[in-house]
Parts: sequence; C-alpha cells; structure tokens
Amino acid sequence: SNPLILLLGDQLSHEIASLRDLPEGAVIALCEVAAEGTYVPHHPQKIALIFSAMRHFAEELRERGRLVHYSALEDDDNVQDLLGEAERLASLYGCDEIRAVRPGEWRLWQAMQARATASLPWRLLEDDRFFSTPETFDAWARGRKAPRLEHFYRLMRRRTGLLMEGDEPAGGRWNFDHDNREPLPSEARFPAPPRHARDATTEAVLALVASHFDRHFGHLESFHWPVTRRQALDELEHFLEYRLPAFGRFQDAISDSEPFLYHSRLSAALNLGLLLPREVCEAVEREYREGRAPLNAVEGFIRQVLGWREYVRGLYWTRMPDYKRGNALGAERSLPSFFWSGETEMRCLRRAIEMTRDHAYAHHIQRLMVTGNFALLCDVAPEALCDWYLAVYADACEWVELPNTLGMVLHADGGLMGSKPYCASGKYIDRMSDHCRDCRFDPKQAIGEEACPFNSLYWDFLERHADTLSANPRMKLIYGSLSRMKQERRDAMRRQAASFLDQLDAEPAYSPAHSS
Ligand code: FAD
Ligand code: DLZ
Ligand code: SF4
Repeated sequence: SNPLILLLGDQLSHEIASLRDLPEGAVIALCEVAAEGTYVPHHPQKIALIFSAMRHFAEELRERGRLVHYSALEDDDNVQDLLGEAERLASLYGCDEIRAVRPGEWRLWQAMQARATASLPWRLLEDDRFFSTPETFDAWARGRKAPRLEHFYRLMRRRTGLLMEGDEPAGGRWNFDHDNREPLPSEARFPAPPRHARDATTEAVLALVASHFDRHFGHLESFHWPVTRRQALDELEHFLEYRLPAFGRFQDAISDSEPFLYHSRLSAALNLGLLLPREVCEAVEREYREGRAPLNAVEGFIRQVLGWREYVRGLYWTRMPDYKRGNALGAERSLPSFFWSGETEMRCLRRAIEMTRDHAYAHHIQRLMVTGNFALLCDVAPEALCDWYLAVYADACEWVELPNTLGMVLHADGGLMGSKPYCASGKYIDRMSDHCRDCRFDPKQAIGEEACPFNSLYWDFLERHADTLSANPRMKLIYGSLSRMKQERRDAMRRQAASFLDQLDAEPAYSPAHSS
C-alpha cells in the first residue's frame, strides 16, 4: 500500500505508532491549517509553539530520509482544514489510505471515523505513547461505582514498577501529599527557566503568528517554549537539577511575582510529544534512587504524570461525548470579561490572568484555586470556562483540559474527577500566596467595602448548592460551620455576594476576537 501518514501538531514523536513499519512510498503530512488555529482563539504562543515544533519535526523526518509534505499556513493550495487537507494530499500523491493516530480531541476522532470511504479509507491507530489506553482504562473503571484516582494510580504504580520495592511502594507509603502543602517561602529565589535560542524557523513562525492571530488574547514577547526534542530534553535536565528537589514542598504555593516556582514546565513538551511520559517518569525516579531528590518530590511528580494525566485521559475517552455536556451544578453565568483583560481589582485573579497572557502558562494551583475557584463560586457555565482554558494555555488539549476544568474545577461531572468541589475562601489564597498584601481587598473580612469577594461568594455558593452538596460526607464539616453561623450573618453574606454578582453581570459582555 501507499499510505499518507497524517501527523497532527501534538504527535511529534519519532516513536509514534503511525511512523512504524512504513512502506517505501509512504508520504508523511504535517499541515498548518486555519481551522485548528481558530476553533477557539488560542493564545499566540500556543500556536507559535505548535507551528515551530511541527516545522522542526518535519525537518528531522526529512533528515531521516522520509518523504514529507509540509502544508504551511500561507500555501495557496492549503484548504485550511485538517481532514480536507489530508485528503487533498492523498489524492495529490496517489495514496490509497490515510493513517493517523488517535488525535487528542474527540471532535477530530469522530470526524476521522465518519470520513472513511471505500476508495479512501482512514486507518486509525491507538496512541501508545501513554501508560494506559482508553481500553485498559475502561476495563479498570467498568463496574466501579466511583472511579478514584488513588486506586487507579496504585494500579499504575504496580503495573509499571515505578517507585516500587517489590510489591510495596517505595518509602512504605503511596502518597506524600501531606508533605507537599507548604505556603510560599518568604525569601525564596526561584531558578530562572532556561531560555532556548530562537532560530530562523521559530522567528519566521513568530512573525507569521503575529500577523495572522494578532487579535487573540496573549502576548508573544516572552516566547520561550522548547520547540525541538533537544530543547525539551534541556528543559527536563534543568528541572531535574534545579526544581525537582523542591517540587513537592511548594507544589501548592502561589506567588505574586513568579509564574513557575518549582514547577517542571514540561506539560507542553509532553503533550506535543517532544518528551514521552515514560522517559520523564524514569528520569525523575532515577533522581530519587540516586539520592538527588527526596521521595515526597519524586512521588508528587510521578503521581501527576502516571496518575492524574492518565486518569483524565481515560475519563475523557470513555465518557465523551456526554462528558462535555455535564453541568451538575446547573451553572449558567457567562465568563466575566476580565478573564480576557486581567482588569479586576482582585489581585490574585489579576496576576493569574496576566501571567497567562504573558506566558501562556499558569501553574496548577492558579488554574484550580484562583481562576477556577472563582468561576466555580460564580456559577460560570462549563462551556464558557472550558473554551477559555482550552484557548489560553500552551499545554491545552481537550483530552486533558476538559476533565480538569469541567470535572475538577466546576464539579460539573457530578463527582467523577473529585469527590468534592475544590471551593475555597480568601483565607486559603491568603495562606498559600503573597497576593493579598497588594490587594485592595482584605482576605480577613467577609462583609463591607473592603471585604475579599471570595469570602462571601464562598459561603453563598455553599448555601445555593446545599441541595446537591450538603449530603456529601466530605462536606459535612463545612456545612456544620455554615449551620452554626448566625442567620443575620448568613443574610449579610448573601447580600454581599449578590451585589458582587450583580456588578459582574452588569459589565459589558466580551468575547475575544476570532481572527480570520
Ligand atoms: P507540574 O506542576 O510540573 O506537573 C508535572 C506534570 O504533571 C505536568 O507537566 C503535567 O503533565 C502533569 N499534570 C499535573 N497536574 C495534572 C492534571 N491535573 N492533569 C493532567 N496532568 C497533570 N494540563 C495540561 O497538560 N493541559 C491542559 O490543558 C490543562 N488544563 C488544565 C485546566 C485546569 C482548569 C486545571 C485545574 C488544570 C489543567 N491542567 C492541564 C493540569 C495542570 O495544571 C498542568 O498540567 C500544569 O499546570 C502544567 O505545568 P507544569 O508542567 O509546570 O506542571
Ligand atoms: C492547536 C493546534 C493548532 C493551533 N494548529 C494546528 C495545526 O495547524 N495543525 C495541526 O495538525 N494541529 C494543530 N493544533 C493541534 C490540534 O488542534 C490537535 O492535534 C488537536 O486538537 C487534537 O489532538
Ligand atoms: Fe485575592 Fe481576596 Fe487576597 Fe485580594 S484579598 S488577593 S481578592 S484572596
């Protein structure tokens, strides 16, 4: 046969299934298309990262002697749609089938399956770069009333042998989360991230993106993403040496000035395929085995990649398309316009959104406990929030973004991702961060002009959703506190929250420009 291999922008691994056992005449296609750039208004850094990484990967394939067709965004004959472009190229090169690995989003998977015809079949292959497949996840989850990360994670530790000593977890415990909750250290100096040289390819892509996607939210100036495997390996080395040892302790801390803290910054390289999760976990485990990093850090990291990352993917593929329609708390509010401008007096939100705009990055606790928590407490509609997270982060791909946003943040999946919502008041943000001293609000007040809005929103959220949440055993303590609160105070909270939400609703609606 004479296949056309369609490689998507997040399939840039030489080990990927579609590049194995290639017949002599196989044509490998990588396609920059407008449709993928605009179905949500992606951050310009995200588009630049993907295009530059695709161009570099195409070059590597050519160096390995492969026949590659690269459709650039500005090519005259580009039909600007992934499936259409693949079919055009298949006919151009006289190919008799199109091969592709399962993409990262259900909409494309569905479209590819629907597309196959007798004259031009689409052959779809499993993505085996992950530790698990949708099929193995399904086999595990089926029959469980409530699938839980912890059980899945232990099974994955056993299956892979990562951090295992025989049948026992290294260090005698599966979980070191309790050691991983230190607030921001007062005098810490965080390691500066590596800066990768921008070659001519990256410069050309940055110019292209600046001219085509200039109306999307996000700045290009600080573009620093690794765009090749070589650069991604440098990022990994940097993480192992300078960040991993402190990764666990400050995993939950938030800083007003530092976007990266001790986080790995590896999600984008992992999601694009420049690094494989197995090699990253093995390298991190080696640091523990050879005495260079403590177990709480190493276990904390491996839990995220071997546990959460695989778990969300399993949920995504086994629950879609229904998963995307979940709205267990009936949230209907539109996304506040300041998510696209950063213009709010709430310092923590402002900084999380500014860092997002500047770097196409915010770390997990900013996503979960600042922007996410706020959206949860305000009943922002899942679809609006999911579109935002999918657009603004360099690592965003629906298989990982959706369960985190709709499930973990909004509790809209009825508790598949988390047994309780991660709602919190200003007290939590004050404890974990140094934002509040620069804020015009006071995290210790709940009522009045100076009061931190998170506080009244938090209690009002609990009141509003008591029907759904108060029976949850993990919410018992907090509903106990609520019921002991004087009625007067509860009424005052409700009024305070209502007036905040009214103001929010009165702001002009805004949605970011989708450029052509
Ligand atoms: P680190 O803190 O260094 O973590 C190490 C690695 O663990 C990450 O690189 C990532 O691969 C993995 N990881 C950590 N947490 C999660 C998680 N909850 N789910 C899956 N993998 C995880 N991650 C994405 O890769 N893409 C997304 O689109 C995405 N959207 C998110 C949306 C929301 C609302 C939330 C709360 C989280 C989202 N995450 C997403 C998970 C997590 O926030 C990012 O993976 C992480 O912040 C990336 O930065 P890092 O590489 O420095 O992570
Ligand atoms: C996110 C993205 C963008 C902006 N552009 C392209 C593109 O032009 N060509 C491409 O193959 N992939 C792109 N991607 C990534 C795809 O959207 C991603 O592969 C799917 O979302 C699912 O995996
Ligand atoms: Fe955020 Fe409230 Fe602290 Fe201001 S006072 S930074 S709004 S938590």
